[in-house]
Amino acid sequence: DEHEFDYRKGSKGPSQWGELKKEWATCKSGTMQSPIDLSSHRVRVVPKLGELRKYYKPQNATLKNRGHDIQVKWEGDAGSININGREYFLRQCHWHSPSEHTINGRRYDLELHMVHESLINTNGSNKVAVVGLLFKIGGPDPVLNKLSKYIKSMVDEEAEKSIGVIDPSDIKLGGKKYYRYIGSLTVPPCTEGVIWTINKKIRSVSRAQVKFLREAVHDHAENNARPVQPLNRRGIQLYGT
Ligand code: GRE
Ligand code: ZN
Repeated sequence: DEHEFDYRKGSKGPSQWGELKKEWATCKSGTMQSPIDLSSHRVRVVPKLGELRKYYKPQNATLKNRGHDIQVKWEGDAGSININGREYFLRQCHWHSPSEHTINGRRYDLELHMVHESLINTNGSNKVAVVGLLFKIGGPDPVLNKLSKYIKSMVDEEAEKSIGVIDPSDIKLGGKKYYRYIGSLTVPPCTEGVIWTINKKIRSVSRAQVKFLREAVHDHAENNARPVQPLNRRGIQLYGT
């Protein structure tokens, strides 16, 4: 089909991403790729990281079926987070199932990525900051509840739909503990220098919600999680114990 990459075992799958396009070579040659296993053996507690500072605000958004995932894209200023004194503005969020990051080898049922971008030009490095939230099957997630009627109406069509004002503060991170490491985009072009913040607290999502997210994307029941990548020389920091 027309999709440039997928998550299957075949010729467009994760092991081939780096070969599919010149611009995607980092997917294969990179040494700081995401996702990773957040192994407690590699975690160092770093109190001076401090709590994640969030300054989100409600803003108009559109829902977009990107084929490999469902994305909420904010149309204007939806606020920011502050990392190391730098502001990263919220651009979009999207879901992967099952989770891309694992914790001590355990894979969860869903992972939400909130993608933020700095306006400061630093030749790419540290321009993107992603906050990841892991979910396991349980009670329904309130934000997905609110989006369900739109997502269900988007099955297979790669269209954009206006969904009105979405308040990113409604996405409750739940708990102040988080993992921090430097990695990459988990989709081609797998660009490195991404600041990752993965919330330690696992949230819940209903089976039905994971199902409608999967059914809306082109592979249906197929997963959209990239396999974990080698940690190599990197460390993983943890705020809160
Ligand atoms: C994306 O799909 O757009 C994306 C990012 C950053 C990290 C992971 C990811 O922009 O899937
Ligand atoms: Zn993602």
